[in-house]
Amino acid sequence: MCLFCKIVNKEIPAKIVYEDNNILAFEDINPKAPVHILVIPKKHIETLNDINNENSKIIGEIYAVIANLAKEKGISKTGYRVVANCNRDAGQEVFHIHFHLMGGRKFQWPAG
Ligand code: DGP
Repeated sequence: MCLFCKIVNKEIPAKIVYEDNNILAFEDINPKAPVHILVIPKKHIETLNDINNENSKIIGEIYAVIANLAKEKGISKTGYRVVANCNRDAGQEVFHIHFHLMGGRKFQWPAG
C-alpha cells in the first residue's frame, strides 16, 4: 500500500486539516511555505496522467476543498499556489496524486 493510502487508512499519523468521504487534506511533513497542505483523493490515483472522464469529478471537488482551506488559513486574499507534480521531471516523490496548497509568503515565477 502506498504512503498516502496508509495516511488515508490512519496507519501513519498526519496532521489532518480536512476530511470527507472522498478527500483528505493534511499538513506537508516538510513544509516549503508557512501554509503547506497536501490535498488528496482517498482513492488511489497514481499521477495526473491517470485522470480520465471516469474519475475527473474528484479534481473539481479537491479544488473546492482547496478554496475553503485557503479562506480558513487566511491566504485567499493575499494569494497562494497550488502545485501538482507529475512524474520524474516535475519531482513527484509520492505516487498517489496530491495537490500542494502553499501560501503565507511570496512565490517566484516561473516556478523552479
Ligand atoms: P511530491 O514531490 O509532489 O511527490 O511531494 C510529496 C510531498 O509529500 C512532499 O512535499 C513531502 C510530503 N510527504 C512525504 N512523506 C510524507 C509523510 O509521511 N507525511 C506527510 N504529512 N507528508 C509527507
